[in-house]
Amino acid sequence: MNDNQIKSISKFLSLILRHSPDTIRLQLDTHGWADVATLLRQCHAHGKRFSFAELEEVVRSNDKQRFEFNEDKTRIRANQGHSLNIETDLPVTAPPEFLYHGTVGRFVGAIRNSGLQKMNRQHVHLTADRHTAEQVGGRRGAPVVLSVRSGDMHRDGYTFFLSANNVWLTDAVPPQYIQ
Ligand code: HQG
Repeated sequence: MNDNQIKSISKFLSLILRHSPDTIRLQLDTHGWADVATLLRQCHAHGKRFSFAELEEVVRSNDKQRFEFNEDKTRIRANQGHSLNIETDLPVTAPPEFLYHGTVGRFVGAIRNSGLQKMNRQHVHLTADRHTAEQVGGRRGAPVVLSVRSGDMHRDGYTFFLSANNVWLTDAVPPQYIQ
């Protein structure tokens, strides 16, 4: 497959595994797993035809490792980014002293007032490196990178999860922890 084909399947997988499996009449379990054989069949039935080997290539080559298989590759899920209400089975993990969030200037006033909110997703997404945060913010315009005092949050009892692709997730970041 060429890069465009891979990207197109990856975007489609993000849509169905994070937001709307109903689009192809697919069911996810409580932890977000889909049956691979059913996924391939339902994608095909909805005009997106690709093989198991091609699915493996999409998962393997994904720049952000957005998807994971279970051990015997009979199931697949998105590692993070859900808007669907998925029960988190990710490890609760102590964060580093600082984490970063990439956004854009037009949201900063609201974020300073009400903190970082999960908006349409299940968690606020944070990253341990500034460069990634710049890229995340850059999806929406000139990026603004906010530093989060995650160590202090942790000591104050807030919970952080680390996804398999190294995205830090938490429920919300109150404004006093943002600098
Ligand atoms: C903003 C991508 C106003 C927040 C990325 C963001 C990430 C507020 C937007 C993942 C706010 C939500 C998630 C408040 C937060 N008032 N705006 N109180 N609190 N916001 O897409 O972090 O490439 O849901 O700054 O790499 O941008 O898809 O979150 O701009 O990991 O794999 O509201 O999505 O991953 O937007 O991105 P999103 P995000 P993928």
